[in-house]
Amino acid sequence: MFVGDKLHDHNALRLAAHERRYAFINSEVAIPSDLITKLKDFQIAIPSWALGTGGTRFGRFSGGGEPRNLEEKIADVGLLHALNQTSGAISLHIPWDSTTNPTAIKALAAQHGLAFDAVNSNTFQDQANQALSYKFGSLQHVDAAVRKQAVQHNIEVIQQGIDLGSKSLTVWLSDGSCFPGQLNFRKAYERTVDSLKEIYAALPGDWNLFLEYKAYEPNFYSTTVGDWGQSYSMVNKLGEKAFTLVDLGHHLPNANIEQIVSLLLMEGKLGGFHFNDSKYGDDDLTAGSIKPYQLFLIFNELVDGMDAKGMNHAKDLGWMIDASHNVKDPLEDLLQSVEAIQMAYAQALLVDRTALEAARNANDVVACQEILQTAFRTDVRSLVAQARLELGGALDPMALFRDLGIRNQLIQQRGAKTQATGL
Ligand code: RM4
Ligand code: MN
Ligand code: MN
Repeated sequence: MFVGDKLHDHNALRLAAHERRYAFINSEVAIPSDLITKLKDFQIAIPSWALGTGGTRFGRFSGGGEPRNLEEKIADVGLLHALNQTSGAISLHIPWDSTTNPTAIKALAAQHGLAFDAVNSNTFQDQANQALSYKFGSLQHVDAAVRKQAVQHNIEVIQQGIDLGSKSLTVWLSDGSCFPGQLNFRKAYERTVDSLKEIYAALPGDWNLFLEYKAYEPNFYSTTVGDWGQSYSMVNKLGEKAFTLVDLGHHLPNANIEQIVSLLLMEGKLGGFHFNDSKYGDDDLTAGSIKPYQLFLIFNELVDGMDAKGMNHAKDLGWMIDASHNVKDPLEDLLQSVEAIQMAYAQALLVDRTALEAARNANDVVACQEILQTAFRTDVRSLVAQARLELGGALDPMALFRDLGIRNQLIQQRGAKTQATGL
């Protein structure tokens, strides 16, 4: 689409006001000299399944102009990236995004400046052409033939990922049980590990496997990879290319996610993130829309833990959004999420870590809180905008998206009644 033509005028109109705000924060706050570079390096992958309107089990209210195929999904992420220059990768879900022409798909993505992030397998749904059912689980299944089918699917996903230049496989399992007594926990765990070992053996040398956990849903009594402890113990059994993936919505209420993140990082087993926000369960709402302070505290631990290990913030973990949009325009929602993530990251980079450590060592609890909240309460929007500007993005991506009437153009091109593949 035609972002390029209008981007220049859009930025020109806003430049003076931006420069005022940027000068102000630089005069008020000690900004680390590499902060803008770090923000510019930080790319957040967009999930292919979040480009259409999501639904609940009660219904789905499509907004129109949704991508009808993988090519249009890539075009949508390309559009986001043209606006914010921070969404430079797409994560595919197989079989929803299977392609018979990976070369063409790879070339199309490259035209939009996009790379392929982790590929995701799906053994939580039955497909039309599938021999055996996952109703009672996949990698944990009591029937070896079902386990084999699920392992084969994951290997097929790796193959498709190799063709596209992806470097990681994310496994999320809905396996578990709905009623007490239904499952032998120990055997389900062991069968799952055995199946995962077969998948792990098929990983190319430069690939990683991310094992995502989730407390409940669709199983409501037990989930076999239900929390970070279960995932962590499994990835430890697999090997050094296996890591735990944290999806923010996959915890029981009030879990201290920042502490989980800190310890997984310390153990060298944190692989990546699925960002979203929630009030109750796996609500998949816009990142930072409900608990922005929690998002900041998580980034505070990420920055601290990555620095302690000399890790590259941008490249050494997988950064991804995993969200679903029931009432918002999916593209607008994703723009909001990306910006919220960048703001939390920028705020975490502003934390005075020397002072924080000194306050901790003096047991000065009040000072500890002041130091964190000083960073959190800093309006970092002009820092994030400056990074975008230097990358060639829009000063206000949302305003440009609306001014260009992008959704209407998409509806005209694709129709008002399209429905993207996904949940
Ligand atoms: C799950 C989980 C996975 C995603 C699916 C669609 O709840 O978050 O990451 O692949 O949803
Ligand atoms: Mn997820
Ligand atoms: Mn989820």
